[in-house]
Amino acid sequence: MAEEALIVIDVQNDFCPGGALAVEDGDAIVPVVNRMIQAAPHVILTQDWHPAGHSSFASRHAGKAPFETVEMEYGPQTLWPDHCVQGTKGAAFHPDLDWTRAELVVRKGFRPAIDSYSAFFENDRPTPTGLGGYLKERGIRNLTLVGLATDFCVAYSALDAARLGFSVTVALEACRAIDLGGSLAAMKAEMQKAGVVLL
Ligand code: VGL
Ligand code: ZN
Repeated sequence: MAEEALIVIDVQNDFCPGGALAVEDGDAIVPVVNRMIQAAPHVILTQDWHPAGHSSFASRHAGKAPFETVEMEYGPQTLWPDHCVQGTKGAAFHPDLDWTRAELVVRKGFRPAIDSYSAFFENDRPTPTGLGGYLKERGIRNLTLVGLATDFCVAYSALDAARLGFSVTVALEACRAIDLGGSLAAMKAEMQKAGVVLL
């Protein structure tokens, strides 16, 4: 039987209330995620991990504000407040996240010129994080995704995982969304179209 893993996406201080890119109610998922971690056969975490001055930060683009869009070499990119800077408290996991059982932490977004929502591929699309190969090599084929934010890092990860041939479930009670201009409804529809099970 194929192995299963729980993938916990970006449960970091900056995505929780009080953080630089706070997702409404983001910290409310922590107890739910902790219960799922205890029940999961394998646990993998992702951590948004940007160098200071990352190209996805609005502060790097003269005249641009957070949540506006710019054209990067690889296509349109939403700009964000400075967040999840490597080594800062904002980039650390939420203090109550029970990450002890995690077998792997995948860091992403560390290339200065490329953002990475997905746990599998950076926003330029060809650049892989290595997670797909890691899971395949370990015989893990069934994935449950939880975390922050539903309509960005969770959704992009789910879509890439489905495209790579994994069976993917997103447990929505353990996710919270940014919901930028209808992005939550749009990404839910895309996930469903791609065969992702939304629980
Ligand atoms: C995320 C925007 C920028 C996320 C990360 O974790 O959903 N969103 N960086
Ligand atoms: Zn980020």
